[in-house]
Amino acid sequence: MDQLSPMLRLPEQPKTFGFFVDGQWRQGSDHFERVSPGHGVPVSRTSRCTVEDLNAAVAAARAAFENGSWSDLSGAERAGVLLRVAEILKRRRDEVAYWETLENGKPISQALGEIDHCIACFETAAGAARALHGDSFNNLGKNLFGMVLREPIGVVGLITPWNFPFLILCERVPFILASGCTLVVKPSEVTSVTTLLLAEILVEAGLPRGVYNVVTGSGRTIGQAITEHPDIDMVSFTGSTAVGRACVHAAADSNFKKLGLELGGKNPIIVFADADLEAAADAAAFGISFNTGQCCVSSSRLIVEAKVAQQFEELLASKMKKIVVGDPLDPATQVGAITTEAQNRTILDYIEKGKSAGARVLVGGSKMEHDGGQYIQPTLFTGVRRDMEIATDEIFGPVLSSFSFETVDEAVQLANDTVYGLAASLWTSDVSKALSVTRRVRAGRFWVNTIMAGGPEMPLGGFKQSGWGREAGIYGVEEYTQIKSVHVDIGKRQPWIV
Ligand code: TXE
Repeated sequence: MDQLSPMLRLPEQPKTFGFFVDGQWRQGSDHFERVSPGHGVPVSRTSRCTVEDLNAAVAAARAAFENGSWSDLSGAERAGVLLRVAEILKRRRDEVAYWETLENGKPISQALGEIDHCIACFETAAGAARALHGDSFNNLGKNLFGMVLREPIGVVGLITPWNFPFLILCERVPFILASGCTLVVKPSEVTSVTTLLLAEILVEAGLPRGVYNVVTGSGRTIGQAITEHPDIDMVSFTGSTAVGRACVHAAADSNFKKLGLELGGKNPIIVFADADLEAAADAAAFGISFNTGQCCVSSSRLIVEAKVAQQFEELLASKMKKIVVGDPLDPATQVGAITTEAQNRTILDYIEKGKSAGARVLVGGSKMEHDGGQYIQPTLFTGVRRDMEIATDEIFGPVLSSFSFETVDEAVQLANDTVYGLAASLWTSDVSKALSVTRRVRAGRFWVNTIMAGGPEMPLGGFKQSGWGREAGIYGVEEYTQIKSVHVDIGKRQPWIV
């Protein structure tokens, strides 16, 4: 942290960034100005690109894909570039974390931890680039031999949100590059800087021109145009379920591009009476407060066994009261600012809806005034009915709703009582119960006696309306390939015409 201390200050004036197409920096004629949500002061200016800018980026990505400067390289050569990125990121770790904190409002200590995870993503993808392979079939009869080739899908459009701008980027970009694809990336218009910094890093690591392009702009113009673009082969989208649905329509109405979708969640944390309740309460407090609950895998529904429910809620409330909320640039801060004004309003509205529907606030329940930024106290609601909006909707904020259950069946039913299926956490000391509940709850990521654990080796993605496909690890690389079945006749042809 010593190295970082000169950076724990706000910039004197907002820094202007261009956008990146075909290995070159360009300037937009119009800009977005980003105000730090933790401090209320302008910190960055990024280009408001046009659809023409996007078309130029897609053309560059297509040309780079077709000329084979990246897609024809061996896995070992691609791995070399990805490992160099990891080394450069280690050097630029503090700077990237600083910009992430300024634009997003997350605590600097958390941002630094996320960059470490991003470094691991590049290292893992380097390994995956070398491990990627197809298959063969030697059981097709004496005269026929079968091979299954994995080929890169082509040009990928990547649309990312504002909650983890660099982490979500790095859970995808290295794996997409490992597959041999080229990219056009559109970050959220409020948190674009670190996606642009990655362009500088990739150039220094030796990525050929045109392989990684960044077009900054609004979702409605640039995002929508990516999903409709006839020359983009696949789109990976992370964001709201509503926009995910629009992506599906746009893909169907254009070129049937493949989609990877990581959408909303309303994730359960199930606590049985036989669990280590201290540890489970600590995890529940972390699970709803991490990244101010603006996290698709936040555990936002507490499902606790009735005989310990009151005791557990009291324990949890006492822990939540101690969470340090405040200036994201302060290394001691645990929970920072809410990233956008719109999200701040949405969360506060849900808190009011919960109160007026009759749920009771055990801790939190209001905004906090601090340094000109927007902050909300981690909040716990008890007495929540299953039909209340705070029970069903993804709030995307530090608001936890508590439910209780009597039987294992009831716990499973409550956990599955959502249109989403992104993640779940389960706490018990009974291994049989843990495994049987894990099998019955429909979620793409599962944590037993832990929460939000894991590394980039493990795939991520959702069941039900939480999305399609998987990112990260070898699964993430395979997602960006398509399969070709090759049949080779190794005998003499049986004539058809005699
Ligand atoms: O997301 P959007 P918003 C959820 C969360 C949050 C809600 C709204 O519940 O409260 O979504 O957030 C781009 N075509 N999540 O409005 O709009 C946009 O520019 C193509 C969960 O910010 O979905 C940005 O780059 N792209 C989520 C990205 O989509 C479009 C993370 C996400 O923004 C577009 C974020 C369009 N028509 C929000 N419109 C998660 N799964 O982690 C916008 N975009």
